Amino acid sequence: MSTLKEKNPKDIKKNSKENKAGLEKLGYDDWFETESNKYIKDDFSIARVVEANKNNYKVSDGSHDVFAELSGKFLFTIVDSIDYPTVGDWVVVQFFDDYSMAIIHHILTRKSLLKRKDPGKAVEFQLIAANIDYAFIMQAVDSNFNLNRLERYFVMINESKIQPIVILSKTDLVSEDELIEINDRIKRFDDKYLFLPISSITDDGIETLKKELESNKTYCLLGSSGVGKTTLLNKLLGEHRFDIKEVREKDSKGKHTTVRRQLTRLELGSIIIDTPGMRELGNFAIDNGLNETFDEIVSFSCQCRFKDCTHTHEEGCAVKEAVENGLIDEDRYDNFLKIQKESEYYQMSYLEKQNKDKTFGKMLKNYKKSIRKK
Ligand SMILES: Nc1nc2c(ncn2[C@@H]2O[C@H](COP(=O)(O)OP(=O)(O)OP(=O)(O)O)[C@@H](O)[C@H]2O)c(=O)[nH]1
Ligand SMILES: [Mg+2]
Ligand SMILES: [Zn+2]
Repeated sequence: MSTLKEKNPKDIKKNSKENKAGLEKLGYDDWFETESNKYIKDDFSIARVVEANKNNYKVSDGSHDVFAELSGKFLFTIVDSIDYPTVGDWVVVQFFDDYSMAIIHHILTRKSLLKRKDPGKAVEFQLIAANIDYAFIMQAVDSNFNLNRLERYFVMINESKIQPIVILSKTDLVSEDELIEINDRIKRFDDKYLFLPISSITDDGIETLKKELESNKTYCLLGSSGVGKTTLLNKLLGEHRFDIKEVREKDSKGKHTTVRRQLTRLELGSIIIDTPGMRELGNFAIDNGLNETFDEIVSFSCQCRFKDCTHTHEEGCAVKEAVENGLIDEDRYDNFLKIQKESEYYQMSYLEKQNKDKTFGKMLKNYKKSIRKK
């Protein structure tokens, strides 16, 4: 591919602020407008990342969907996985050759960022999506419904200060009685969480869900493979735009049909990000998310005798006492400890790795200095 320098300046498109209406359709607002003023030059435009692949991106200004790469200068400033753009990001770009390609120069400050522990690597964040207003956690009621996993999602989403909404899909596959039983089990959660039962086959609950959707807000679909995320998106689009596949018969698991995270605008005015099914939901550095998800546990912990109480073996632990007296749900308590312990473990490994990287950086600097002296 040719480099920036070889481009004729005349090819560079003028500032896309002329196209503000197009950007607003993708969720652009005054807040991002103020952010963008820090960067804007004549030939810089604003666009949203609508697709994130391994080595490139697709960005959109509301009128053109264009493949994009990172500028060399941008690449040079990256130190961590969270510095890369992700789907949903607002970016400062230059369009070239009649919108046939774009170069990304900056990411505008994110309003929110959804991330988890990278399942492939030891300790690194994997970005799921940025600038999300609401996260739809989808669980299929016939085979995928699991309260502990739901709490894990809440922790991740609350950490990012995003509003979670639970979608219980495939209600056509269970009986009335089973639905009532599920309804009883979700009483374990605070009333502030919204649960929407739906079926994409019978359309049960679809109208109610549509009424929840706000214009120009961004929603992210999350959940295991095969629960019906893409099917719901197609339903909301009113057409079969994205691929879906049957789940495996023996265990109802999906086949990881959606392979990239992509952003789509609905006629209804909302913006939806579909994501590939997630197997692992590890996280670290999740103080706020944990406290908000398990707020009843946190409120009892203020009365523990020791300030650094781990709520496991200490004398005078108010949390354990509340569990024994039935004031805290035992399953929630167990899940809280498990997620907290796991997060602390990853956090320690993460800090260790950062320290190692720093030491290595210093070594390299000293080595370069010594070479120069010679
Ligand atoms: N019975 C029933 N089947 C459904 C429903 N929604 C989706 N399905 C089926 O479930 C299967 C998986 O649906 P997808 O939409 O591909 O699932 P997904 O969550 O996008 O999966 P990944 O892309 O792999 O993460 C397909 O065969 C759908 O037809 C539903 O409400 N009821
Ligand atoms: Mg899918
Ligand atoms: Zn305690």
